[in-house]
Amino acid sequence: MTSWDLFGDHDPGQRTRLGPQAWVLRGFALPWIDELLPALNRIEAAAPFRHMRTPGGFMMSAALSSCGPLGWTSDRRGYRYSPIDPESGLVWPAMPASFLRLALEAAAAAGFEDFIPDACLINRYLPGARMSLHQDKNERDFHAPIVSVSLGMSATFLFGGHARSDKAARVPLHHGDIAVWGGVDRLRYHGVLPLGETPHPRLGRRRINLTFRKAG
Ligand code: MD6
Ligand code: FE
Repeated sequence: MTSWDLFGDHDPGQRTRLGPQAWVLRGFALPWIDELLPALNRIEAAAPFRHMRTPGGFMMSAALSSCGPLGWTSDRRGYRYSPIDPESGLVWPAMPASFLRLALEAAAAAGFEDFIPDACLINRYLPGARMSLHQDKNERDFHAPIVSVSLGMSATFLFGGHARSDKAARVPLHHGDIAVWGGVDRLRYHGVLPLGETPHPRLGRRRINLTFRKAG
């Protein structure tokens, strides 16, 4: 347990501090929604959501797609980034300009200048889907932050420490919130509790999470 858990500033409509270099920017993506959703639909048509299998053989409950120069894939051989979508044999859909600009602005607002993501993973959570505690460590360098945009149904984000067993803070993430973590917080364990049932007025019974990284 760090002091941030005890007296982080929880200021709705503003930002929640999760660590020395980790923030939730409340509602940061809301002004962008009308650009993001049509772009998301185009990506989904070109690279449909699919459930990937972990190297351990388990099916992931969140369904995945990607856009940008690199996409994330997982199979029995392990996790990795690839320029090719293994389902289609084609390159991943291009990263929409609105996605890139939003990621840059969110990173800068959290203190990370010059963030140039080359991968955007897109996860779709339906009720009951979850993400167990993990570190994002398939990227080549850990200098760049992770920028994570929440759309649709609300979820409870778990933000832990540098060991899997460290107690994780429970952070509600709502439509339009952006979590950014980097620097000394870049390798902290994180996850998402099983999604509830309350539909979102605009996106229905799903939560979409965009995570931007510099992977290559
Ligand atoms: C979230 N997602 O959905 C957090 N990490 O709010 C992740 O941490 C994540 O969705 C790696 C791959 C996909 C993800
Ligand atoms: Fe992650």
